[in-house]
Amino acid sequence: MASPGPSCTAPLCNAWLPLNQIPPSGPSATDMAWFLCLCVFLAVALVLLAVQLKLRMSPQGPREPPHLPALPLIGSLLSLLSPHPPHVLFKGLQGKYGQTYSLMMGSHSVIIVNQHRHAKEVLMKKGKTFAGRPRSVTTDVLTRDGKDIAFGDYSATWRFHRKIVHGALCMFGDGSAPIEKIICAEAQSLCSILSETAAAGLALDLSPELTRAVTNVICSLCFNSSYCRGDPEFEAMLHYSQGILDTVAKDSLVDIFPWLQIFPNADLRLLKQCVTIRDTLLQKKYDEHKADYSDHVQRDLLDALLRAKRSAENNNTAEVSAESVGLSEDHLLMTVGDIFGAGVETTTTVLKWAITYLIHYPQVQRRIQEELDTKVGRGRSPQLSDRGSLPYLEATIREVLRIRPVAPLLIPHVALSDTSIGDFAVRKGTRVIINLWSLHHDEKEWKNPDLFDPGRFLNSEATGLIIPSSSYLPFGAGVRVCLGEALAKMELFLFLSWILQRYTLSIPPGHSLPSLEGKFGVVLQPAKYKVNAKLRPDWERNKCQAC
Ligand code: STR
Repeated sequence: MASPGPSCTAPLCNAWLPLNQIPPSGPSATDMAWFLCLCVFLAVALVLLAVQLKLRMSPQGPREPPHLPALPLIGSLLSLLSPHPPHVLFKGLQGKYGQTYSLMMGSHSVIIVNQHRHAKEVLMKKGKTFAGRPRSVTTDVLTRDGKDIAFGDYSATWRFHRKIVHGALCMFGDGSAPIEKIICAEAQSLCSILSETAAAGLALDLSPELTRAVTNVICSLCFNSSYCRGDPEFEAMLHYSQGILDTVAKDSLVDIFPWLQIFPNADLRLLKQCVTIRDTLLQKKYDEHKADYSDHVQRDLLDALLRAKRSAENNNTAEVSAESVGLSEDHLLMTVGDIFGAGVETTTTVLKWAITYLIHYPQVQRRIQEELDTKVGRGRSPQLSDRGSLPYLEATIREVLRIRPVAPLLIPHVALSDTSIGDFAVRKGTRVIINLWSLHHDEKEWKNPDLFDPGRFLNSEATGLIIPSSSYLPFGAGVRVCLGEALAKMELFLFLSWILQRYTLSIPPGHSLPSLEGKFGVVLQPAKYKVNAKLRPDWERNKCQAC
């Protein structure tokens, strides 16, 4: 800034003097310049003030997102009555309310985000501000009042648990030999079951077989154990897990109106029964691990959690105890229960969707098989190092994750302070639902979004992979991004490549094609159906030693 100089204060003051007091000598050129500057400055300040006042005084206050009609007590429930599942309904409501809008679920204000820019602002740019989770009756039953990672609120304890799990999963990280061996052993056992049923000319519901294969992988990581076919504990797990999926975190009426708990409620009763069975199983694993725990070997995730608990207990002071940093037995059980539940249900669901689509699109199946024949051959089984040379298979996995995201509404987030999404004001405590379904089916981002087309994830020469739109977040993003992304990708690749190298999957003659609709819950599950797994021609003659 130029220094005012000795004559400067006089003209400045002159500007404020009544005209008749202006010295008779008349204003100099500098005086005039200063006067003009001041006028411009004042005009700009006035305009800014007016704009601000207009904003403040507008009847709605700061701009809130467009909202659905709401009545006292029931909120927007009447506008949400629909034959469609919530993710489809929320996508449809964009036509009337825009891509980001709000509604009332009972007494809770909920913002629905249907576009990727706002989704990324919530998950990434303002990830910590939106890292909260709502409490609900069903998730409180499942997680002992939020003492887990997926449904637990954002806190120091939450961060600590996530860090331990992250560390433990990294032990078995991408490209790691031990995990590859575990997955291949399960793929091998899955393929033998397919061979047996194929030889007997039978059709098979693949669901329990895929679940057992995936369960055994996560079981090895969490508990260093696995299940044989027909193991009663595994059958019990299949049953309770389905019961939990059918009843938890679906924004069911009891979650919207918690006072409904006082009435008999079949869903809540089923959830409590299933959680009791799960807890008995988790407690058994925990007690076994505690009994033969050693500081010198870390066999699995439960050992990693026990080690953290022991070290907190050894450093126990009046203020810092294992309990106070969130390493109580409840926290440990809930965290390992989460990873186990998530590890099973997510990957199994994607595998089931992949097979459903491969049956609907036999030409995609054929192209993957051709790729496998040329790049891997039949003398050996596929391995993780083949991932780079099988782009069409990888593209197919990406397309399955796009067209049928495992969790179409992710898990709701909560604003931990007053904030904003785009130009919309968001008050502390508002729930935010990211509609991944809308992001993955956005017509402005994807050509023919309802068409299953793995080719969209390939470059123009079909030699390499691309992500053609930013509107793609199958594993979520930001502080709460899926912890098992790398593991899931390894499993999907190995299980699918092993199966398709050997078998062609189809529907038994006379059966209709499986539904592509899915059953909505915290996870979008495909319907049950039977599959014919036919050994590919020449497979027996050429089959590899390892099989
Ligand atoms: C499946 C059933 C079960 O036994 C335990 C859990 C707890 C963790 C849940 C899991 C569920 C379903 C999939 C979830 C996962 C946490 C993260 C994952 C919701 C209910 C997803 O976000 C898809």
